[in-house]
Amino acid sequence: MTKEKKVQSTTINSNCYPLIRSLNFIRPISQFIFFLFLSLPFQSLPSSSSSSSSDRKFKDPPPLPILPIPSAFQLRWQLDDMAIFLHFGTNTFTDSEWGSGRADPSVFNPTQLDAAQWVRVAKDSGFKRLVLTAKHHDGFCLWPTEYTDYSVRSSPWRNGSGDIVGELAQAARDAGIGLGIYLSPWDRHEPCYGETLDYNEFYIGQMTELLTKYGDIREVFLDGAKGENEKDMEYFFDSWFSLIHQLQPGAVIFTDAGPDVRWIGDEAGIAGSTCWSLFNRSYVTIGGYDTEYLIRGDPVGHDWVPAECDVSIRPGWFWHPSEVPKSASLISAEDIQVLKEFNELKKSIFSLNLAANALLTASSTRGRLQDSRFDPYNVLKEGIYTYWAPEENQYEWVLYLNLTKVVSFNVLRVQEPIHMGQRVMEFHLEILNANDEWKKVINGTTVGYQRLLRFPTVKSQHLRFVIDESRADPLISNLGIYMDEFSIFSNIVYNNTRRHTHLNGSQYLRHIPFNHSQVATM
Ligand code: FUL
Repeated sequence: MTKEKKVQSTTINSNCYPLIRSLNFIRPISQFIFFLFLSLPFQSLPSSSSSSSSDRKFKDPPPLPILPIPSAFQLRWQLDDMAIFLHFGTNTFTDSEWGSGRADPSVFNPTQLDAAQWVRVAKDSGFKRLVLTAKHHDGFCLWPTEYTDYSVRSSPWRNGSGDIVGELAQAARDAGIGLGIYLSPWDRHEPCYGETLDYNEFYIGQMTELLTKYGDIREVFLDGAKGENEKDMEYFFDSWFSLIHQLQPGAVIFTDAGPDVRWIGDEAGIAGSTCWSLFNRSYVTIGGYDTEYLIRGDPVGHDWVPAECDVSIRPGWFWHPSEVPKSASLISAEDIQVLKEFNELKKSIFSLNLAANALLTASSTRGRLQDSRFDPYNVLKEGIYTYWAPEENQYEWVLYLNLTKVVSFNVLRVQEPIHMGQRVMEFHLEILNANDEWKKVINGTTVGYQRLLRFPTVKSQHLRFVIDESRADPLISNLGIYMDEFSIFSNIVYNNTRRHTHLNGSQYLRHIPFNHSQVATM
């Protein structure tokens, strides 16, 4: 098979390499000096230390990262995997999605609010971060801001002395889970909305309160939504971004266009089948997005701006009494059940990597024998920091897996060590069928942090994972195959249009489990 290799300019990660190299030097040099010191009285120095022997002393360095690469905080955000998005406010009590901004603060009176329960539910369901609507479009603030009286301070809740952001921040800290805040730019209550300078000052004032009073903030979610025929105004995004990064250097900023994380372009939780974290921020204006560009990203983008998918487990984002009765003050039993089932479902599929005990070989491996850093077996280790690396200048990039027995599976999981840049452009998986022929099971384009592919169940003992095209020498940090007992559901998802699929964990589980006789014939 001929392969076209596309290699772009690369750079040395100046923070890491000199340190690793110097550490490698320390031991051999000190041994050498010690030896000389003892030997000098008895013998003269060898005329030169041969370069070939010194070559053998030192390890081959890792391959060059390929730009762009994520910042430390983008990496931390990515490794969180999933965040829970809490919508709470006057809308919860007035049965609205987009509150008018005219609801009386007296409607806001949760009687059994327990932020620790929110955190527990998030943690127990496998989420590593919570994002709270500190202010939604209606302008009501869940913390006692100094810049408006449209807040918890004017509500009967705790006689106006409560602070939901504060309670959640404390509970999140206690539980060791990350906190994000959503501060809607569009504000339907604030009288100065529409006065560009005044509102930008007001907004920055509120943002500063949120980013200075509540400890470590991991994500700032800036929602671009705005109704039609609303007052026009300019947001000073550059000032907002600079201030957010100054006050909370560890927070990633989400908007339609980054700077740190981009919206995927839908609210159905569905990413593009090609989805680059590479992106050109200058091609996109916030609010004037090109959905296709958000979905796919940009294989030649200069900025690292990964996509975040948001999806609700309910038809809308706020709780409504017509959906299921519940107390407005707590996460309802129904929602907890859905999250529990979602978590169980994930565990039932991903707790057993059917390739965990596979025998692995590769078309080539970087470095010398005995150097385990680039070994194919690294793909069976969890996490992105260990990886298989092929030798340079190869025309074939293949990982061979011998599962040692015939195994049925219908999910492939692949990860790239994205701290080294996103590389893979095209790949496919093959199995050796009963006639000893290699047959393609599935192919894909981008991998990035993590790619999950579902396909009709196949069975085989021998697999080969082939990278067909890559921006630079491909690096693979994780490879897994799994059995998803519920994959009949995938047909339902994919037959729907991508924008209107709203199925939650319970609906998923209620579908007829997968029939094992539906194994694809190869
Ligand atoms: C949208 C908003 O208009 C919705 O109400 C919700 O907050 C969602 C996450 O973002 O743009």
